[in-house]
Formats: sequence, C-alpha cells, structure tokens
Amino acid sequence: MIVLLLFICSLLISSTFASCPNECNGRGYCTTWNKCQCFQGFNGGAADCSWRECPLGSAWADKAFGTDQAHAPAECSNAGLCNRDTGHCECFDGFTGNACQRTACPNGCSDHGQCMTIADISSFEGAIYDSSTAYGGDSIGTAYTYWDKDSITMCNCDMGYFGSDCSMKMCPKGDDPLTIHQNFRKIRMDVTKTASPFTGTMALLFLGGRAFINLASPSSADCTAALGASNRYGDTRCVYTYISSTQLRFEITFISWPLNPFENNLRQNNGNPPVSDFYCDNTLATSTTTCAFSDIQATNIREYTYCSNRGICDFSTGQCNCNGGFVGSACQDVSNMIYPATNNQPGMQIFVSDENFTATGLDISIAKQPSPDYRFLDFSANGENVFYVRGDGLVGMKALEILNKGLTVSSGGLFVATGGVTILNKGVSVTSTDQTGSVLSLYMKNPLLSLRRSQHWIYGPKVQICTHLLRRVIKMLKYLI
Ligand SMILES: [Ca+2]
Repeated sequence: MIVLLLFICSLLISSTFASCPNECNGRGYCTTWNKCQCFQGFNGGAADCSWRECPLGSAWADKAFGTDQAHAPAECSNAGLCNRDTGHCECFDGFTGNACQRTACPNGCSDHGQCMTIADISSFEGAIYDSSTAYGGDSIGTAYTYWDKDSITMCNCDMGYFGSDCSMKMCPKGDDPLTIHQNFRKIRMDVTKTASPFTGTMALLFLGGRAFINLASPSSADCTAALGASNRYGDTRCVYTYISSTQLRFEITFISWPLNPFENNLRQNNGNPPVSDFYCDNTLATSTTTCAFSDIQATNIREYTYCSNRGICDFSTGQCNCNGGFVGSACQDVSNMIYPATNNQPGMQIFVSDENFTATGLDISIAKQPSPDYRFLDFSANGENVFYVRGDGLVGMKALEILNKGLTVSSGGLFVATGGVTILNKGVSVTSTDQTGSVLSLYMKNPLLSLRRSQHWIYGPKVQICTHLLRRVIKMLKYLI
C-alpha cells in the first residue's frame, strides 16, 4: 500500500514539474524549460508572472556606468516602491509622477501657480538673446536637455504671487512720495530694416507681455496707445520720430508702473528695468526688421517698490500697512494731500475776504536756518519740476515773464550764462559811477568779423559808449574798412 502511494506521488510530482507555475497566471507563456516568459508589464520578479512591473524613470540616484554617466532607467526612478499587485509606484515624499520621476512642487504651488519642469519653464518662460541678429532677443526660451530636464520642477507663480511655493502675495507698488526731483525711466527703441518700406507690427516684449507697435503707419499716439493697452505698464508716453526710410525711432517714457505689480517669481520690475529686459518680436513684420534698445534716462529714477517705501507689506494678504501720514493702497500719497472736488476747481484756494487785511496770505515758516537742502515751495507738472523756492531763497523756474514794472537788480548783478540777451526796443543805457572799471566790456573771439557785422550799431547816432577801449576798436575798424 505504501509503495503504491509513493508511486502515485511520484507521478504527481513528475506531472507538476512538467508545466510552468500557476500556468504563468495567463500573463506569460511557458517555455520548454518550464519557465514562464512573462508578457510585457508582468516582469515584476515573480516566477509565475503574478507580479506587475512599475514604470521606469531616470534614476534619481544610481551607480554611474561611465564618466559623468548615471541616472539609468529604473523602476519608480529609485524614488518609490512598486506595488506589485497594481503596478503603480508608491513614491517617497517629495516625488511624484507615475514613475516618481518628478519632484513635487512645494505645497502644490499654493493654488497660485503652475508646477513645471525645468525644461518646460526654460522653453516657455525664457527670453534669450537672438544670436542671429545684432538686436535683442526673440523671446524664445532656451533649451535644457540634461537628464533632469523632465524631473526637476518648480512653481511658475501666477502674476502677483511669488515665493518658491507661490504663497506670497505681492503688495501694491509705487513711487516713494518723499523722494522728489527724480527722473522717469526712458528708453529708445530703434527699429531698422534692410530695405524700406516698413510693414506690419513689431511686438515689444516686457515681462512676458506684448505691445504691438504699428510700423506701417507709425505715430506717437499709436505707440502710446499700444503700450497703454499692455498691463505691464502704467502711464507711458511714446514719441515716434522718422529717422530714415530704413530706420524708425520710438522714445518711451515710463511715467508710472502698474499699482498692482504684474510680476511673479520669474519676472520682476524695480522701476528701472535694464534695456536687456526688453525684446522685439518681428514675426508680424518682415524678417529683416530688427530693433535695438538703448538708455535715455536710467539714473535717479523714481522708485517702484512695495508700499512705496512708506509702509510694510503683509505678504500673506498682499496689503500694505502704511506708516502714519501716508495713504493709498501703495501708501503712495501723503495723507494731507488735497484733491480737487472736480477737474475744473482749484485743489486748494486761499481767499481773504476782508479788504483791511494786512497780514500774509500764505505764510510758510521753517525753523531751520536758510539752507539749500530744503525747499519752501515745489511745483511739478506730471512729475517735471517747473518752479521751486529753495530754503536759502534761491528761486528756480522754467521761464520768467515780466508783464510790467520791469526788472530791478538791487545787488548781485545779472549774469546770463547762455542764450544771450535780445533788446527789442528802448535800447540799452549804461550809467556807471564806478571810477575804476570799464563802462562796457566786449570780448569777441573774432573781433573784426563781429564788429563788421554790427557796424551800424557802432555808428548809430544814439550810441554813447565812451570807453577808451571801444574807441580804439572803432579806430582800428575804420582803418581796416
Ligand atoms: Ca520718489
């Protein structure tokens, strides 16, 4: 009986070795050596093909297989464990993707940004110098092709947000109202073409935004409107000048920038952007159209900073906490500023109704000693200073017009540095009580030529110039003529 059982068992064992384990679970075929040859996706390591494979990715870390050669394909990129039942990678913290092949962006970019690979962000967000021309870039991103091009990721924040996880909200920005006598940023864009005429439009790129400038029929108004339509700028002035049939010039003054910055973690503007931040895209013009940028005004530029330097930004809310005395969403205004009720009323009016008034209509008293480092009055129009009274009494102005009563210089004399003096009528009368100095002193680089031109003045009947020097000059002139 025992012998019979052993015989039956030996038959069963013999029968078992004659086929593959579990018939390869239907996920492979049995070879002649009773070994399962698993179908694709089931080479997970089990002899009966019961384990699934997981996706491969460039190994985050592995043994280099050559000089500077590593990161061979590995299951779950060596940054996770494979679930053999499902075939899905279970990534370690900080890694994501079906093969754990990417880093996870921090905090999901806080719902204020897009998680992008280093290759994508370089391609889509870059703006590189176009080496094929001598003018600016083409806004086409540079290529990045190293092993980690699809692995390393970062947040590309929405405009108005920054921080590695896009969790910080930008506060409004403005010019510091207490730093005055500053300049507007001003640049020049020269558009050139190998042969006229100009056609189409040139896209001016800045911070990833485009302003389309008409080249076929350019004008200052059109250029200004094009820039105004872009949310990358605030108040902007553009002046167009025709240079030649193959060169157009646009001079752009940035009066202000957006109150709410159109910036993010990749693109910033401090109010004085370098010309290298500006690019031209000629795809809507002819290919021979190029442009070059240069500075006109880049020094002592008005600020463009969070809360105008007169408040503290709360980056969790994006709101400024203004210092005392400053108001506005960017703290850009002094709190005692006066705004006219309507555009046809004075901002402030002083009217003294009593006809017996003998005091001062506007009295400005400053305790400090007279000094050139402060001002009593300061008048500006659209940011341009046109009149001021300095602390030491010096008055500066764009022009001076005296309607009547004339001009009296009590002391200090009158000095005209440039521009000369023109007397339309009444002539010039010189009375001198100085016994030592000359009455009239003339200095001419080319005296003969200058006196010839003005001889009618020299011999004029009303001339009463009596200096010894001038008589000698006139005698010499007579002799020469
Ligand atoms: Ca300022």
